[in-house]
Amino acid sequence: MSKPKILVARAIFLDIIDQLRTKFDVEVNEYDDIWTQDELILHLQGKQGALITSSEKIDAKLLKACPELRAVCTLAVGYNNIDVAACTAQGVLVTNAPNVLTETTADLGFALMMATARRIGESERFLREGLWRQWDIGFFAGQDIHGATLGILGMGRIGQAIAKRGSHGFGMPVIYHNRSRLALEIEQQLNARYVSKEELLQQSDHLIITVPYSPEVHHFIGQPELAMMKPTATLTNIARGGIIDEVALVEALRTHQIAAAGLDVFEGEPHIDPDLLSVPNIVLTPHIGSASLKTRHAMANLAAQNLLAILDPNSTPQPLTALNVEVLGIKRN
Ligand code: 8YV
Repeated sequence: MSKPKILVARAIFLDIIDQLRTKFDVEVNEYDDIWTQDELILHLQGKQGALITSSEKIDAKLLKACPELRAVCTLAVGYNNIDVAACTAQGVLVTNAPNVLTETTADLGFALMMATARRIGESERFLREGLWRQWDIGFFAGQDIHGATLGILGMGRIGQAIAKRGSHGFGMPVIYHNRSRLALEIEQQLNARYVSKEELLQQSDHLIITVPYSPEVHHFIGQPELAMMKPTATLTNIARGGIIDEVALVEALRTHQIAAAGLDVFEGEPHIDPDLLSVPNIVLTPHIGSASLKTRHAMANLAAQNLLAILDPNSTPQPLTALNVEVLGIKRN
């Protein structure tokens, strides 16, 4: 019996590719080219499985053009690039990669928030440019982290891991807003208090966004929301671009309506709005939330294990982290 055919859409770790090759006929995007949608469709022809990242868009058009596809396994936790409903309709199982990146992404979120509050990017640029001549009382004075109120928008796994750092490590009172309130026991463990969106904006000293992207949260933070924040507040986004209205943010930073911002994600990334580059009170990183070698390996490995569980005829067809497990009960025609 011939092996199932899969596509690994971006270059990943060789040991994982080797493991996949023991069970599958594998095509890898070895040169890590950024494919157009048509090229992706072309490479997916005849494939039953795809190991993808957030860069690949899986939509109804692609699914129609790839009728043999049965499994789409992303190594990311976010899956706003995948039309899961369309996949379910076509009987394609979708998996993502939760858990494995929670702590690493929370680390980056906290680091970015601290860099933003303590003006690390700005002061490093100043030093590198040879501008440091003398000390003065307000020299790169920023905002304290310890004891300040930590606001979290989106209290999923990553939000909770950030709350733990803030509350237990830095003595921060934590407030949060989420679609649903956490169980009382978890709130107590995290010392976190549920508040309305308005209260979150008004009371946070450092507001961090970890909510998953969906059309409902597009520009969830715009001019009216920024106007509600404290002039000393910072705003950090490690979730997805598009949640903050970047035009309104630039204006709020220029007019010191808020103190500073830290962005790891951008609307239209990797293209960055040049206006964002022109404001000094912002720290910008190129979507590196999960970027530790150990975690990136764990993410790719989880996607691979999902593919093996779904497509290896000798394994139980029970993916580890499926988003549409109901597909298992649907027969593909
Ligand atoms: C990834 C992420 O680096 O997992 C996610 O949702 O945003 C990041 O961890 C990236 O999206 C992988 O393609």
